[in-house]
Amino acid sequence: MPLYHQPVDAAEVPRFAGHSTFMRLPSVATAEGLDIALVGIPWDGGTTNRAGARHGPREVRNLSSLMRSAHHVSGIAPYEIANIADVGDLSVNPINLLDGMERIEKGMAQIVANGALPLSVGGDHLTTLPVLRSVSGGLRAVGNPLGMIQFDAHSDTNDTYFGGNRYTHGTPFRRAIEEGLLDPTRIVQIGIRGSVYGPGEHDWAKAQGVRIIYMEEFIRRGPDDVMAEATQIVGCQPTYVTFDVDAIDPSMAPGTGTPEIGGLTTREAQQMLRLLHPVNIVGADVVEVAPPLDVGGMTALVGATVMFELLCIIANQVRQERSG
Ligand SMILES: [Mn+2]
Repeated sequence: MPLYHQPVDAAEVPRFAGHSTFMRLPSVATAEGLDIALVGIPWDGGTTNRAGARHGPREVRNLSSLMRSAHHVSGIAPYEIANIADVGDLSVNPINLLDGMERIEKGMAQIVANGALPLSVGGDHLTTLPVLRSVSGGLRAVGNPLGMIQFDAHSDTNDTYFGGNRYTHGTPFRRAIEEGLLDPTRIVQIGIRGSVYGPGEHDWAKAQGVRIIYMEEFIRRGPDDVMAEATQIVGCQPTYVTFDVDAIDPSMAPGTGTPEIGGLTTREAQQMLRLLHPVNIVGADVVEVAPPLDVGGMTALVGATVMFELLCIIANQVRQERSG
């Protein structure tokens, strides 16, 4: 078996000690040789209300030190089956939106050019748009419009804000559909709820074929039934997975810019993430963790744990690809 990067041994060095990296893995300069690149995107230039997600990667790194090395349900030990490391943060620009997005796209393009599958931590949800621009043109996507499974309180398919501005964390997936990065008939949004700007807010997305599973429908059907539909919709074609931490109820994840009550529990989210295994994942992210709004790190812990759940699923996919 090839020797892969390993996290610092928690039985040797206590988990509160040492440098803060994702999952206590080595920090490396490039994604060369990696199967999976863990990457921070400390940018919240698209935030329309309460800011702070720019601080997400650093705090998720901190709380990711609580993760151990194997999954207690699936038995997946990601660091034994895939080469994974922390490639640091992408370059950002906190005072220029378009330049910030361009930097994120370029940084992510280098990661996917190395053949690594990116698992990133934002940042607000606008970060996912430049990431999709790079991932959809990457080796794994072979130029196809991608499918997407989105866990979120909001659809993020609005058109413009504040006098015609087309790029905010409320618009990324409208832009991604317009740009041909996503196939709208292979997008599933789960957990959508809360007040909207107007009664027709989701009409455009629905007209494109986006499947919106509102929180009320999720409550009626439950995680197994909803994920059976979601995995069937995205099929075996390349798919991106995006997890906005505001999908979780704010009683469990208060540290986010746009909280909505009546959300998923962390247990329901874990159940659904574990059912992603049939999906052909080409990249994934966890966004909208805003540490200045957090309480005792609880939202960063949710972000880190969601990241570990995704990491296990993706690492197992890498193993299956390798064994043909
Ligand atoms: Mn969102």
